Amino acid sequence: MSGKRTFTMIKPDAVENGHIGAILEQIATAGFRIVAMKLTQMTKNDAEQFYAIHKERPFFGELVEFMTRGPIVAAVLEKENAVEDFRTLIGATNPAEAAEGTIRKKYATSIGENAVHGSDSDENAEIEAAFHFAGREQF
Ligand code: RTP
Ligand code: MG
Repeated sequence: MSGKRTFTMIKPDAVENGHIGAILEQIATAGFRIVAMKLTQMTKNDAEQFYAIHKERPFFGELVEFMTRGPIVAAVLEKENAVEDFRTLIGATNPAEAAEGTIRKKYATSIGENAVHGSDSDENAEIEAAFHFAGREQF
């Protein structure tokens, strides 16, 4: 049985480039309901914790630097099969490999600065949502 919720961030590059509205529109049109949302900025410590799974990867420092350089939109989204369907909607990590029409194909600028985050499992969706939102902020 697949889960109903996923966690997303509109990353600093897409916020800087003025794509918040277009990305939220595409998310809503795809059938996701927003059950939590805010504009926020991660500290270095936040980003190191959030991406702890990548801490041995060569791009870790760059990733933390990028994710903390400006505000992000953090949100929890609800839909049947949310995790998998949202990853399909955003497309491959590298925008050069992302399918036509996906959010990363349209708005990402590079493999590192790729416009949006999407949780990769139901378990991580719950952990990531709880990282950014109190229970009473999720509807
Ligand atoms: P995300 O977690 O942000 O939804 O992205 P993802 O699952 O598609 O990719 P993941 O492997 O989890 O990587 C997390 C983020 O790290 C940055 N990255 N940079 N320079 C590089 O080679 C590289 N590889 C990954 C990206 O911002 C990626 O989304
Ligand atoms: Mg990931």
